[in-house]
Amino acid sequence: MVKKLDTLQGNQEINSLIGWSYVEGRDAITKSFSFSDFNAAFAFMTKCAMNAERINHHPEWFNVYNRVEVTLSTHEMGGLTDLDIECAKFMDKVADA
Ligand code: HBI
Repeated sequence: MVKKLDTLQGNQEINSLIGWSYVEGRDAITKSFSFSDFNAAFAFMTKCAMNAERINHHPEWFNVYNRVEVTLSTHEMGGLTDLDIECAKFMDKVADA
């Protein structure tokens, strides 16, 4: 079951994540990832894409060269859920490796 996070829970989760912040005017979180080159950025996106399919939770993202800007939100729940946080944590782990 997907759990929608209230403001307090959302804030606590965001504070425990590094580099993630709320999108202005939207119940969504965002982070900009930078890599050494396009290959590294695309490898990151490939890993995240496979995980997204596995958990049926897909990022909104934009890539140019070594940069990937990610936005996470759960449209069908109208806000932030534990799935967004799970996705964010996975991305942080994969980006670090
Ligand atoms: N991914 N991040 C995210 N948020 C959603 O609301 C979402 C998704 N992937 C699939 C999905 N919803 C679908 O269930 C439908 O929108 C078809």
